[in-house]
Amino acid sequence: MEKISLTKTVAIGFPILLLLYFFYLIIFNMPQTDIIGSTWTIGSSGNAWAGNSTMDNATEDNGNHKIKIGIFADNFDDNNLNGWTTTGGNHTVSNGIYKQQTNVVEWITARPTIFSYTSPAVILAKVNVADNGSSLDVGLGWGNSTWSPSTGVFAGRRDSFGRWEIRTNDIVGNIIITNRTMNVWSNLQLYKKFNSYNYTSSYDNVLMSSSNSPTNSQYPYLLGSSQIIQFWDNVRIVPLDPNNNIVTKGNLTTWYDAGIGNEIYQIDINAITPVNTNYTVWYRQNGTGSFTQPGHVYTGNRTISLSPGYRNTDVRVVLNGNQTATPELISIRFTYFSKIH
Ligand SMILES: [Ca+2]
Ligand SMILES: [Ca+2]
Repeated sequence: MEKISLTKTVAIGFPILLLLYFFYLIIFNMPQTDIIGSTWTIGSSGNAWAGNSTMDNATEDNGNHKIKIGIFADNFDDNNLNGWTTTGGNHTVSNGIYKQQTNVVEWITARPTIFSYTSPAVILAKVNVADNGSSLDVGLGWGNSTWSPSTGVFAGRRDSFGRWEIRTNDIVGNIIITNRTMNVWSNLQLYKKFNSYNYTSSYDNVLMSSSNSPTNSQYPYLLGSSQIIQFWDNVRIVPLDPNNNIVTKGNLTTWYDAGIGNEIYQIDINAITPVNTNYTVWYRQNGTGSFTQPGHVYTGNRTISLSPGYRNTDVRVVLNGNQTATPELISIRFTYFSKIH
């Protein structure tokens, strides 16, 4: 048997050892994230929006807890009336729909419990009347913290007179007489403009206005009166711009500090974008300089790479909607890796 000489062993062994050493260098100098990235989520299946973000003309819906354009929203999808103050009759929520019912002659009201917004705004809502009242139904209003028709504005259908009305301080501002439509879902809007109130209902294509000067510090109301059953959904309060047009843009800003030696290199945006709506994304090192935009206009869910990445990162999502629709932001996920080994 031929013996392998020492020279030969070194000649073969050394390159192999060198190769192993290079592999060692490559593997142990790789960022750990190339193997595993850690994540932190805000929104659905993650941390709460409240306390972890700021919002401008954007709000967390009290029903499905997604972020929408506006200053108040509730689609009742979690089947409760948290966030509302109600009076009169019976108030129940099931299958994501809020039901107001009264069998007697009285006002039945619901308003956001905490509401300090004083500038012009519009109440948007969907309503369906199953049993018409003897007085007001399909009603929206703006009023004081305790509802009083004599100090507020309200509009809707006054069935005993067979007509639609808009009233300010209980004085009729406009009347439209049309045929009644029942048991269909309808879109309502009551604008509180700079110089007037305007009411629209898709029930009978009603459009009414009252020119009395609006007052500040009013609460938005969902109203009915006297022997009615009506259902509500998709309530949203949205500010108006100086031209009395509905604001179609809002944003949410959140942040995450990935900790010493870590770098956030990717965010995943989970969102619903109805037709003709979209969103943009901006980021920066936490509290430093201006925001930069890593991409363009997005719809649906998006994974966005951040380069450069930072340990502590601010992310801003700008929602672009229209007069009736808003994008819905479901969650934002930060992904980061460790730069230390
Ligand atoms: Ca709720
Ligand atoms: Ca609903």
